[in-house]
Amino acid sequence: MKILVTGGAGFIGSNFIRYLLERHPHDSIINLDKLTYAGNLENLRDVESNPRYAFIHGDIADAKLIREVAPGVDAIANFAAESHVDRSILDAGSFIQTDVYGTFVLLEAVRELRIPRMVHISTDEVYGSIETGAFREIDPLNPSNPYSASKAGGDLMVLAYWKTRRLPVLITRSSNNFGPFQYPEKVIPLFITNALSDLPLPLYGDGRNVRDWLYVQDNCAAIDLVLRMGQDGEIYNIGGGTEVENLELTREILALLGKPESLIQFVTDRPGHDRRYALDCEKIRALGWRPARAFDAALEETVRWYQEHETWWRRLKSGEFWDYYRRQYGVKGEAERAGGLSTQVGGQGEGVGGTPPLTKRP
Ligand code: NAD
Ligand code: TDX
Repeated sequence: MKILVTGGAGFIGSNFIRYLLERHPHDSIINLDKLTYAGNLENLRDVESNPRYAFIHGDIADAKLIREVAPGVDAIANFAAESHVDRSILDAGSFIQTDVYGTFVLLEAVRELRIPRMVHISTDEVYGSIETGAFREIDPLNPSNPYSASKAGGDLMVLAYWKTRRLPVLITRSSNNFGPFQYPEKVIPLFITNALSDLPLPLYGDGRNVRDWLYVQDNCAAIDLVLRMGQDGEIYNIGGGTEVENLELTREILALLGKPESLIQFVTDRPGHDRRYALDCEKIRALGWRPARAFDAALEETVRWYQEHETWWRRLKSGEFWDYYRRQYGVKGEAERAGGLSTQVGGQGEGVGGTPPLTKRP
């Protein structure tokens, strides 16, 4: 297959490209990525000279470019998105532009160019929070924040093109991914890298929110299966089946690094913070998929990866990252600290509502 992967310079997309090149020796890949703050060609250094791989710098919302790039591809796998909840609360515009409008542009290309298949990568967040039980693919959407609302918009557009035009489109909705090459704003890489720098770990609210963790390689295997074996017009949930409270996760990370729990700093909660995500994955299981990696072993491997790739994440945790960090958490970052200024975590950033700082819990 010749596959157009959009957003392939990000976390999951780069892991997916490497997965395809390794597993499918006859496939070729075009990676189209806008290289936002989250796009990083370093993630694909080891494959960039592969003759079956090509990179194009571009925007999925650029209809003219998509019409030039997409003719002749057998499939599109759309990973391109603004993907961070906290950033969407600070500023939602780019989320609507990429996650909704960009998806529409790709759908129009599938229609006009008669592309045989498009897999749209979505998220469990579109269902909203669930106190007990697990969401099925037929459940209604109830997103809580501008990121998940934009992703829900993209999903509904994909489904509308299936319903009205029978376009060969499919959706995957996965739970929280973790693993190598994840931008250090998401909780696992943020907490690992902060701990490695002896910086506080800002835990939102009471730390009891639950996420279902999925190792990125397992998600890649599931998406690949859906790409080849899924049915047009269908949605596939992909969950790791490992529910962990954030506080427990944080303690595990600190234990793996041999760092003290005094680094945990409880801060004002994220607005609209979903309490728990959980997915019913019977449908993808019926295609023969199971997560292959146990959570604890995969977390340990991930922690080791960040320990061994300090240059990779230190380059990202600079400049724009600290501008965002200051806005989000109302704190000074490592750069300032290195420059002799004080560091204080208090949850005073815009992203946490500008409320007074929370002190550490007793
Ligand atoms: P990421 O933020 O690491 O990467 C996103 C990539 O998309 C970046 O390379 C960025 O440059 C690119 N991009 C952004 N806007 C673009 C545009 N307009 N045109 C072209 N490229 C653009 O995100 P990720 O964590 O790898 O997530 C990938 C996909 O998976 C997203 O659609 C996300 O919603 C979904 N998802 C992520 C998770 C998770 O836990 N990370 C879970 C479920 C679903
Ligand atoms: O500083 C933090 N402190 C904290 O307590 C951050 C960044 C997060 N958290 C909490 C919030 C969540 O309960 O950790 C949990 C995970 O947070 P994120 O890593 O921001 O992920 P989440 O909001 O759950 O969304 C993720 O999973 C679904 C991805 O970012 C999305 O792209 C995906 O769709």
